[in-house]
Amino acid sequence: MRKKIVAGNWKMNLDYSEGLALFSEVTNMVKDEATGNQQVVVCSPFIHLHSLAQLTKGYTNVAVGAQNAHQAESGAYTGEVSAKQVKSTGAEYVILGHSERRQYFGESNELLAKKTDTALANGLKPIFCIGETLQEREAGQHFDVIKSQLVEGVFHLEADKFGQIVLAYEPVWAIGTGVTATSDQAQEIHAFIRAELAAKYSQQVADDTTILYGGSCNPKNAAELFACPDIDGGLIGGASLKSRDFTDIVKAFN
Ligand code: 3PY
Repeated sequence: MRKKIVAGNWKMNLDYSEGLALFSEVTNMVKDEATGNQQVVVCSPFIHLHSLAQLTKGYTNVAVGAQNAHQAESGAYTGEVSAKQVKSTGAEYVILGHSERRQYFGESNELLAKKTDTALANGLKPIFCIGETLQEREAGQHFDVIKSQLVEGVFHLEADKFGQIVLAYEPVWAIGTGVTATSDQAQEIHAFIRAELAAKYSQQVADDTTILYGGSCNPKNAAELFACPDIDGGLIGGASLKSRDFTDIVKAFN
C-alpha cells in the first residue's frame, strides 16, 4: 500500500532556534495523528536538518528533508550542498524541482534528472515536483507540460527506483497565491500522472507511487483534497509554518 504523506516546505523561513521550536511543537502535536502508513515530513532549510533529524528519534512517522541538493557528488561549487552532505545530517527526503527553483534558479528538467540520480545514489528520497503555469493551463497545455516534466525528469529511472520517489503536483498558479486547485482539477492531474506511470512502467508502480498535491493547501481544503482517490497527501507551504494549521492538515487524513 502506498504511503500517505504530509510534507511541510518551510522555504527560506525561520532562524535556527525558531525552526527547532516549531519542529518540537509540530512533532508533539502530530505524533498520535500520523499512524500506520502515514508519514509527516518537514523540509527545512539546511541549517536545521541535523538538529531536526536528532529530534525525530523516537517518532516512527516523522522524518526530515531538505529543499534542494546539488547534482554533483562533491567539488568546487561554492555555497552549494551535496546530496551526501544532506544525507549525513540524518535527513531522509529532498524536494527537487520545486517551481521556485525552476523559476528563480533556472532549474531545467535535464538538471533535475541529474539531481534525482545523485539524490537516489546517496540514499535520499526525492519529492519531485511538477506543475504547469497559469499561462500553460489557459493555453490548454497542462497535460503536455506535466508529461514532459515526468519524461525528462524521472522516466529515465528503472521501475524499482519508484519505491524511493514521491511525486508532487504543484500547479504554479496555486503556489504562494492563496489560490488552490479545486479537488476536481487536482484529482484529474493526479489520475493523469498515475496513468502515465502505468503506461511507462506498470500498474503496480502506478499504484505504489505516492503523489502529493501542493499549492495553497490549508486546513480548510485539505480534507476534500485528500479524499480524492489519487491524492496521497500534500506538500504544504505557508501553513507548515504554523503548528496548529499543519497539525490540522495532518488530521485531514483521518
Ligand atoms: C505552497 O504551498 O505554496 C508550496 O509551494 C508548497 O511547496
